Amino acid sequence: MKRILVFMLVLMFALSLVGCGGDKKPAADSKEAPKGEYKANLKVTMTQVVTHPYAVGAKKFGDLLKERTNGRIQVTVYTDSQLAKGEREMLEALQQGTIDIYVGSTGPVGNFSPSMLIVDIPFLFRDFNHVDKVLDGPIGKQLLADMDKTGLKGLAFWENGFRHVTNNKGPVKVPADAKGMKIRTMENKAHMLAFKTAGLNPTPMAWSEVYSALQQKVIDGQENPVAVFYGSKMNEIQKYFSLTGHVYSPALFVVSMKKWNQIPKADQEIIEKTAKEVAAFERKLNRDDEEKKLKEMEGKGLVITRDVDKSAWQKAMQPAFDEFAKQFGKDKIDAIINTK
Ligand code: EAX
Repeated sequence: MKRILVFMLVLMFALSLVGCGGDKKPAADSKEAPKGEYKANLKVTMTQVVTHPYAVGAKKFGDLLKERTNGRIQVTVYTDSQLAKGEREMLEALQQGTIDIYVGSTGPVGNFSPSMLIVDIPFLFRDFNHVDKVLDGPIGKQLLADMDKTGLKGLAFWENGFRHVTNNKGPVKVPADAKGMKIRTMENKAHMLAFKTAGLNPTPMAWSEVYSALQQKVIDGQENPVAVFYGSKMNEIQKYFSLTGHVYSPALFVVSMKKWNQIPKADQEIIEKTAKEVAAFERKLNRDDEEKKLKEMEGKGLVITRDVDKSAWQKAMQPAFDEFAKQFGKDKIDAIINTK
């Protein structure tokens, strides 16, 4: 009995050695990573909920990456500000290397990489087609490259969306309807200046604090794209939604430079290609669902103001636009406006 057992153990050991296969190359479809190959589980952070296009996109990114690296590189998505309270804090964590990937707006990015602030100028982008042409063209490429110096590797523009003003006081068509209104903005200098110039009272705050600030009436309103408002069920505490579309808010897929530098070149290429591919998927998802989400919330009592006087908003923000032209260079702004 004992001898048989010893024999079986020796046999199992021998078989396991054969299984390891030394320097043998694995078959292309092998699910096992050979020894010495790069393996990682990348932590993705975001402020948004699991049904938001950011999260659906990040999940798809993870699935594709796992498939394309035979399971060597996996992704865990932490939604709902689980890893940090706001987007600025998330980007700081990427710089320190404690979080690997950020999917979030460009809102706070201008505080790290100043050239990025230009995309947050109100009424700069005409429509989604214009957005895609600029962000996927040479201007977008340069803005991503500029981030390299800041410890943040910007790989692709995803989408947050056109932002709209919401509040609890009344319908807003023109800036005068929102005069003096305490409105939460992102920690973004272009947004804050534009709202201040238009006569509102912008109050920057981390996203995860906005819901309770609205509930406690510390602020009167906020501004965000449809998907963010819908995902956070803000229609339960905000009554008026104005389709101001005052600014387009790009999103970014960013990798911590500390992490990026540890990743072998071939895997960097897979990651970059996949992040760019999912960008198109995520943008489409965001755009396709907007009207449906609005209708659903309208059915539950949200008052949507569709006939916003956009030219009145533009006019009220004019002094801010003059300031932006000085700050960024009129030629740079014109290059975006003139992109066809
Ligand atoms: O990126 O903070 C914000 O208002 C952002 O739009 C939101 O977190 C999505």
